[in-house]
Amino acid sequence: MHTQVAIIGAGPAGMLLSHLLNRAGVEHVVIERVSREYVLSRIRAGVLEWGTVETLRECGLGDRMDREGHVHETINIAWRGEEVLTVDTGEMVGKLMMGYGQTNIQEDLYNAADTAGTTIFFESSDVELHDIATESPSVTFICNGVGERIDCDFIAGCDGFHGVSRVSIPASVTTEYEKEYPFGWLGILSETPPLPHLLYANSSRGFALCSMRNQMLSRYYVQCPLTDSVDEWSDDRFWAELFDRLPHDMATQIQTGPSIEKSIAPLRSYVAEPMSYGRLYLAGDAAHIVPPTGAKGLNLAVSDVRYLSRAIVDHYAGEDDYLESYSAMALRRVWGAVRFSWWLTSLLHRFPDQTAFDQRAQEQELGYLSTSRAAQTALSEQYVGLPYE
Ligand code: FAS
Ligand code: PHB
Repeated sequence: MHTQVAIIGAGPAGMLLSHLLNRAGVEHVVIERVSREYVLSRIRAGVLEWGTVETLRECGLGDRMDREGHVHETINIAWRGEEVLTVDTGEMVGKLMMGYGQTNIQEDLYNAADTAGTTIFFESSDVELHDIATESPSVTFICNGVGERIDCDFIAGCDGFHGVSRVSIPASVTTEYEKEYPFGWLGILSETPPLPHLLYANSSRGFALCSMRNQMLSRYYVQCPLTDSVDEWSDDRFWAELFDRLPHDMATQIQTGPSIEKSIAPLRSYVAEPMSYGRLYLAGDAAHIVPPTGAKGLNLAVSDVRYLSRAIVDHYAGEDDYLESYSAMALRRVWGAVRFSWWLTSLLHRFPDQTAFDQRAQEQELGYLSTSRAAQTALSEQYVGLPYE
C-alpha cells in the first residue's frame, strides 16, 4: 500500500493529526499497537488550554466539548493548610481553561475518523520504520496475522514515550534532556459532584489536586512515594490523606464515594531534540514528557500537531518552510511548557530530602504569588497556554 503519510499511534496526537489531514485531503493511514477499546480505557488529562479549545472548535470537534465541558475561570492553590490563593486567569490574561477529559477527546476523534472512513490498523505488532532518511520511507508491521508494508512520503511518530519512532532516529542524532521526580501521583475517579474550581495544594504531607471530568465525575490526586502500589491505598486511606492535605473548609465541601478508577503515574520531564529526522516527524509524548502538574501533556500534543499538519499540507502545496522549521518551532513551545511544569512541580510537591527551609521557601513563594499581580499574570499566561506561532 502507498499513502502520503503513515501515522504511528492512535492516541490524541495521532488521531488529531489524522483528523486535520482528512480535512485537508491528505491521504494517510494510522497504525496502533493496542485496541481501540484499550486506548479509550486510559484515564489521563483533564484540563485544556484555550488554544486547544479553539483548535478543536476550528476543526469541527467542539460541539460535545462545549456541551459537556466545564470552563475553569480560576485556578486555586492552597498551602499551609489554611491559605488559598485564587488566580483569575480571565482577569489576568483574558483567557480561561476548559475541563474536558482526554478520554472524551479520544472518543470524539475516533467518531470523526469513523465518519471519514480513516484506515486505522489497531492491534498492530512488530512495527518497524524503514529508510526514514530517504524520500521513500516505509513502515512494516503485522496486523490480524498479516504482514503489512506501507510506502509513504512521511512518517508521523505519534506513538508516545514508549513507542518505536523516537528510537528509530540514530542515537548520534538525538540529544535527550531528562529529569525524574522522586514521587508519583495516585489518582482516583469517583462518581461524585466535584469542587467547582481546580484546587492544587502544597502541604507538608505532600501535593494534592482536586479536578473533575463532569458534574458527576470527580478526579482527585495525592502525591505518593514511587514505591507505593495501588493495593496499599484503600478508598478510605485516600480520602483521609486528601483531606489532611487541604484546608478544612475546602475538605468539608468534598463529597466522597467509591473509586471507579485508581492508578499511580510516575512523574518525568523529558525532551528529545530534534523532533524530526529525514521524513520522520515526532509529535506529542513521542518527543517530550512533562509532569502533569501544569496540565501540559495533552496540550503540547495539540500544538505539535497543529504545526505538523500545517507543514505537511503546505508541502503538498509546494512550500516546505514549515517542514524545515517544524522541530525548532515545536521545541520553542515544548520547552516553555517543560520549564513551567518543572517550576510548578517544584513549588507544590514535597521532596524526600526537603528541609524545613525548603518548605518555608515554597510557602513564601506562594505568599508572594498571592500578593503580586505580576506573578499571577506570569502564572496565568503559561497555565492557559502561550500563543501558537
Ligand atoms: P499517547 O501515549 O497518548 O498515545 C500514543 C499511542 O501510540 C498509544 O495509543 C500507544 O498504544 C501507541 N503506540 C505505542 N507504541 C506503538 C508502536 N510501536 N506502534 C504503534 N502504536 C504504538 N497529561 C495531562 O495534561 N494531565 C494529566 O493528568 C495526565 N495524566 C497522565 C497519566 C499517565 C499514566 C500518562 C502515561 C500520561 C498522562 N498525561 C497527562 C499525559 C498524556 O495526556 C499525554 O500527554 C497524551 O496522552 C499525549 O498524547 P500522545 O502523544 O498521542 O501519546
Ligand atoms: C486532571 O483533571 O486530570 C488534571 C487537572 C490539572 C492538572 C493535571 C491533571 O494539572
